[in-house]
Amino acid sequence: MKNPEIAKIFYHLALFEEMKDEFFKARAYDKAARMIESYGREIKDVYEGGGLEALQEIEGIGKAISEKIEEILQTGHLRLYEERKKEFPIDLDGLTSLEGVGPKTIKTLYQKLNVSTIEDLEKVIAEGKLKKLSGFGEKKEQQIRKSIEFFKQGRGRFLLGDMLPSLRNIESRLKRHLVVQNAMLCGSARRMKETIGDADFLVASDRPDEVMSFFTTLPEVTHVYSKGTTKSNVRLSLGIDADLRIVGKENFGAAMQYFTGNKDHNVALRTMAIVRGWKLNEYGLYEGERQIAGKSEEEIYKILGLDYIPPEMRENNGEIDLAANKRLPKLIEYNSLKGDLQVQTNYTDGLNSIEEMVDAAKKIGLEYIAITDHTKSLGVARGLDEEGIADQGKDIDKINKKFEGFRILKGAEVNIFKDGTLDIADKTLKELDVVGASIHSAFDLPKEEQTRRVLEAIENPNVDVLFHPTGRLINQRAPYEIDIERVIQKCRDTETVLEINAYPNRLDLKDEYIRKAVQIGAKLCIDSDAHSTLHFQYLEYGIGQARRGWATAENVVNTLHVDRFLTSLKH
Ligand code: DGT
Ligand code: CA
Ligand code: CA
Ligand code: ZN
Repeated sequence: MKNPEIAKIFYHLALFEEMKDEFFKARAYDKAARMIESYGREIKDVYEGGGLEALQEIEGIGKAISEKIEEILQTGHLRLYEERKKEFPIDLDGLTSLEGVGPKTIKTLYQKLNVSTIEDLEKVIAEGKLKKLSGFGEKKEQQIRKSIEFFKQGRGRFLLGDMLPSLRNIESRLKRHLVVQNAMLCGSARRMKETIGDADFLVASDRPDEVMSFFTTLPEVTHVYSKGTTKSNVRLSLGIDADLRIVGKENFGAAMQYFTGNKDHNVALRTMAIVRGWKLNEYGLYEGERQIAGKSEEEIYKILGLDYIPPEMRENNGEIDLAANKRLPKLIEYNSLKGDLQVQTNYTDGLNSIEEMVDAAKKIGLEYIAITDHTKSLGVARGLDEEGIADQGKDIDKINKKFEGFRILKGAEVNIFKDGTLDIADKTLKELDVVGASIHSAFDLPKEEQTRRVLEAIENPNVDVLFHPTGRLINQRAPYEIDIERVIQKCRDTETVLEINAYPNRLDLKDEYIRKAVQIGAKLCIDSDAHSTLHFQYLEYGIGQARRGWATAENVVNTLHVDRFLTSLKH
């Protein structure tokens, strides 16, 4: 069993204990779940290498939990968990995915109204029963109604970051197959779209039968919808569907172009071909019967008179005109970041120490990180107060001496109160290298008020960066009502940096707002929002999003070396 599956059992146990009012146990299970979920190695390997003792060396895992892990690994399930599921037959995966529905709500809904699924919940709302419950009322009902709506909209689309590692793994196994000449993951995943509907694999081979058999019997395949000679469609254990198309080597470039899309971009290209008296399809560009391009993607663009358009830009949003006029922007490149400006540690709700975060950041090639733990008004994260920040600063001074060629910057993720003031005194903020300001409360203010709140915070000369500017959680929570254009404008005017938060369920700013920022010359940064050493990998999704927003390296301040970066911040 893999870490995410083990972690899920403990997350659910935590919820069950919460329902039984066993808060201490609930917290212990929750912590264990978080550790397991983001642990750098497979827990299974740890156990097989060193048994219970090795498990207990992991933070957050004591005797009782290690024994439960042992039982899971040896038998494939946990008796306690099975018992609890019988005791509380509730669709936890579904209900917990609703924003504003936490353990306490689930408990009340189940005990008072016998709600165990999202459908049940919709029913009690329709019958007017929910708002009559004590502690609920119109407002809460409205919020839950909105969450359900939002959940339904997102159904069927998967977060890129949840899917991409496994899909790339399949892509590389296809590539290595003996009769495969080339393989590529195309579609929205190649365009680095924040969510993807399905995965589109493309293979070049002159022995398609063998490739088809290999693909449809991959261990990840849980269902085969259709299996043809050049086309198959399957369901993967990740929950997502995957297409495979097989073409000849001489068609691979045309097929790549076609299956990368998007559809509107393709239609526009095909129209250009028709205007020239040609035909463009997934096999090539043809003049009559003669193929004039098709082996590579580049030659298709070239013969159509276009500069090569990076996949992230292919949305038919004006990129074709730019390419025709040789005016495409030079997009920021992957691996070009030198720093990360939002990193949490075990001083608050991060899982790792400052040193561990530095080691991980160095490994992926960064030269600096800003430690931006939460501040005091964020109770759930045990946020730091002024004194805590000062103490952490002293620790950072010491730790900085241990690392050569790497710089730990002092920072904070401060909360913006409703009136636009911050929860940390300016005197303290002035001493920090990087101050990020965030909204973590009162998400439902009216638009004008929410906008003024953020503008006020941006005006503060100590606020360097506006973190996750719209507050959305993809498939989970809509952005708060805010006049984002005014916010971007104000950031430009005050030289405040707008964050592109790379966390897979945030990707906030999103692509169209990044374009706005780029257009008017506002500064951007790309942050992982890491809460564990594994999260630095997310930076890639942030860069993908920046490229989708047409950003160049010059637009992104953390492509600069540390000294130039620091002088680029507002003073
Ligand atoms: P998704 O899966 O919803 O996230 O989005 P895509 O872009 O991956 O779309 P998908 O999987 O339906 O199709 C993959 C690509 O195939 C798409 O980006 C462009 C191409 N394609 C699909 N349908 C058509 C079509 O009717 N005409 C043209 N020209 N291309 C199409
Ligand atoms: Ca797709
Ligand atoms: Ca598809
Ligand atoms: Zn935050």
